[in-house]
Amino acid sequence: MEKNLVNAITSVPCPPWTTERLTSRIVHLGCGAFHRAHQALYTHHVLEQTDSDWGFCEINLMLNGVALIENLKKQSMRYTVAEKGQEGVRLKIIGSMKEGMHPLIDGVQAIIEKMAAPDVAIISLTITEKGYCIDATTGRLDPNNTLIIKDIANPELPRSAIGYITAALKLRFERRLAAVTILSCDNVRENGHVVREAVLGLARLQDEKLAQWIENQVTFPNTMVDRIVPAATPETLTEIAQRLGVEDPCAIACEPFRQWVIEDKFVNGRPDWDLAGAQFVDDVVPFEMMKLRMLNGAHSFLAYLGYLGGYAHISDTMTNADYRRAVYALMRNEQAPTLSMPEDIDLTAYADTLIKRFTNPALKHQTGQIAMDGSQKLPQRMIDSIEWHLVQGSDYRHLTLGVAGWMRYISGLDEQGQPINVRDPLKETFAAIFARYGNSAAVAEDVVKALLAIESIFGQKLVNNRDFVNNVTQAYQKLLNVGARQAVSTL
Ligand code: NAI
Ligand code: CS2
Repeated sequence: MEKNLVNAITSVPCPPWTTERLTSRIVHLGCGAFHRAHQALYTHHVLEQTDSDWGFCEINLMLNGVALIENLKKQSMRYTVAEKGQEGVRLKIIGSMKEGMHPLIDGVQAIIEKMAAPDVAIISLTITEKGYCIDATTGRLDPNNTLIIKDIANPELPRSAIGYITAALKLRFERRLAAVTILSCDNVRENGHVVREAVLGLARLQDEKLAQWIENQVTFPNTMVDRIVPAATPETLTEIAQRLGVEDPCAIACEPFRQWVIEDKFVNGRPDWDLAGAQFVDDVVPFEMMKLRMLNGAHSFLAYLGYLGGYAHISDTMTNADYRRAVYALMRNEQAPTLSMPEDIDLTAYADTLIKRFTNPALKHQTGQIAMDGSQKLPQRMIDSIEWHLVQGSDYRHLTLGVAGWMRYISGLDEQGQPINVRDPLKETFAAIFARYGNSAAVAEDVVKALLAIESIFGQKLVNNRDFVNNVTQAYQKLLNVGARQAVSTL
């Protein structure tokens, strides 16, 4: 028999319980890197401390998620998390997953039935920003989204996560089962409100009574989620296998830090995640905004300007004193002032901790990974803050360079003229703009204006704001003329 995590002797013990102990009270959509190192790990720590039976049914809907579900099943849904800090590596074998499903393995109907099962109390999600199928210009379900078009035509055979949730809620409503909590754990501004808007949008198109039931019975708490979890590479897996004593294709490495702030609005119970360090609060929005602007805004700044400057990983950018200084100034001077936090939150200390976290050389977080899906990330990470500064009349030059860095990155050619693999739902729109204007400094203003006219990213006002257009155009030209490293050093 092939050796694996469950039948081999490993350097850290497996949890002393089996999947028998668990009930799939949580169905999770989007079993990717982050979920394994965050919600599943918190739930595991609750299982260690109590006689809880809360476990996960893991569901991946996208084609690229089949292998992980198959591999997890081969090792009784267990896997390794390697927490890698400056002080060393700590391995944990996680035992909070009970079962795993994929439409290509189990069929769509079985998945909807699972989500509608009487035991299920929470449907949680980490499906990336684009998974919510929201039209950013209206804040509502995007009827032109390709998956949503199919879900509207064929609600019984959904394709989007929103379609699956709506179909499952419909069954629960028809069967008079208890309502559930829909728990978004994505880096989306007011993520609970967003998933509620999307699900209600789809339900209203199907059945007004269903929509009313959802409105009255189902809850959608906002959450702030935090832990840096880079996509696993072959090197990560080899290193973990060496430490563990056996290969684990489902292993994932992350930083030691983790945070989870949750609105306590659970309609059908929840695990005692506070025992594992989660905070339950009445209002998550200030925490979400702090994290999205300070951490994620800084991450995107480093990702675009770091990639262009020839840095493969976030920790590499932090070896350059100019990048360190610039990203600290971005957080302290241009992001922190936009936030209104509870009194006990010290944003300077938060920024100091972020610098340490970004510096962690043990984590290989690729700039190219964070640069992905900028059209979905920029609004909450940078544009909201820029709008704040425009109202205040204050300085936002780091944010400007961040936006210009994104524009330079999505042009698709790096500073050596090599192609960049731009991954973004709007990549064809970007390609059409660069095909029309080219990417020389001489046409910078045309390119900048065409990109700023994308309403779902920039809204309606910024493209008509002369100061903003000029500032971004100059920053973009500077990137083309002197390159990212020099542009950052002269900020
Ligand atoms: P990943 O690529 O490892 O996993 C993404 C998961 O979402 C996969 O299961 C994929 O199949 C699924 N997915 C992608 N597009 C989808 C769609 N349109 N509909 C339904 N499912 C879809 O990425 P990872 O690292 O797990 O991150 C996922 C999200 O978690 C991020 O976008 C972010 O919002 C949030 N997050 C990630 C953190 C990290 O450091 N990795 C930390 C904090 C939050
Ligand atoms: C990153 C985040 O990929 C990205 O866009 O900025 O996933 C980041 O690692 C997390 O939000 C940290 O909690």
